[in-house]
Amino acid sequence: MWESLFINGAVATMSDDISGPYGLVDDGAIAVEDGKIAWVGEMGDIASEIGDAAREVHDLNGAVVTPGLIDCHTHLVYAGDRAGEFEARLQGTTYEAIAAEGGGILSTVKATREASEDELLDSALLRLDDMIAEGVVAVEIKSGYGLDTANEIKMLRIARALGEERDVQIKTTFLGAHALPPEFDDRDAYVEHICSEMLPEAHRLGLVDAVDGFCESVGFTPAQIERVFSTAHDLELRVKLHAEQFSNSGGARLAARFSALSVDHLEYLSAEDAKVIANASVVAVLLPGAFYFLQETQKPPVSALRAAGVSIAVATDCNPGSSPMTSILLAMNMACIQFGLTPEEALAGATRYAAKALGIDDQGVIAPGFRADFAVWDVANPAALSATIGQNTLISRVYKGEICP
Ligand code: DI6
Ligand code: FE
Repeated sequence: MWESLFINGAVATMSDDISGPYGLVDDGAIAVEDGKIAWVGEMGDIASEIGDAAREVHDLNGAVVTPGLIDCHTHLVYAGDRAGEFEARLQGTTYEAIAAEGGGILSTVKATREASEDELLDSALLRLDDMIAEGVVAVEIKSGYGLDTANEIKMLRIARALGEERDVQIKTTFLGAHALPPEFDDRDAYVEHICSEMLPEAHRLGLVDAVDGFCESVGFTPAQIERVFSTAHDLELRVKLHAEQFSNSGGARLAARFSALSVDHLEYLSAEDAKVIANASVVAVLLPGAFYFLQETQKPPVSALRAAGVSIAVATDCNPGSSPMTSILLAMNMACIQFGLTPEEALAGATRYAAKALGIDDQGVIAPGFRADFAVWDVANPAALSATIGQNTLISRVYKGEICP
């Protein structure tokens, strides 16, 4: 007898083991034991009478079930807002020009340093709750608005605390190499400080699951990022990278050399580099919210990524400057409309490939042995999740086998 059984669902498993679109089990059921999926299959294949099969039975009444959604790239913890910058950009100023004048990321750094831990936690919880309300079960959260040891640690602690406050899995990413803090006028010297002090200390405290960098003309060069990646490698931490967003600077190739979990943005990735990241099994994370909000025109090379066999993920990039968005469903819609993903690719991008981009091996697919984290939707077809704007059709979110508010 199983602990619980969810019956009468159209189960989009997203698993390779089940052929056909979405790995769909049309008239399906999911059995749960110890917070994990014990069995998934067709209603007709349940061996005994339903009442005898499990201690608790939940009727899904024909609803669509997907793996719980995963937002694999966010800057969820920050203070302040950048509405003034938004107004300036609408008048013709560029994101890069604002950054060069000491605004942009640095204005968020100032506000984040000044904010108390309670303020940061409360504002991040509002954004996290938006995500959870859309069936999200795992969120990656980057530091990068502290830019000194104490404030980077403060951000990472709050990220971890969010996982205690809510039923959601949090993965933390150290992003010290996000911008040059005002105390430094030399980028190499700051990178040295990251490698000798900031990253080792944050890691020593157990606060770092992965290491990221902003490889861009307004950020850091590939040589500087390589220095950070070498330190991460010495600490046995996986890396990921903001790469080729505004130009092709060779960040993706560098990340591939370090067996990165993911490279993110990729508007300027070349077809050749798509093969390089495919060979290194690096996930391509597309961030259509930033593309939209910065009114970019160069699109990531989706056909080349597909042709090379790259796993494609989709995330919100939730941050105050370039993608002030908490909706993973909207990111999925935008990935279809702006970048030409199919709704099935968009859903895979917010489930199984988002898990891969975070090095998570037990979420993102509905299959035996995986965590019983799934989302139940009031839709007739899983494509509907990507086919609406601002409509939240979530009926319930199941986290470790429990129905959560
Ligand atoms: N991710 C980032 O880290 C930067 N852009 C992006 O897409 C900057 C975020 C910011 O402007 O605060
Ligand atoms: Fe980002």
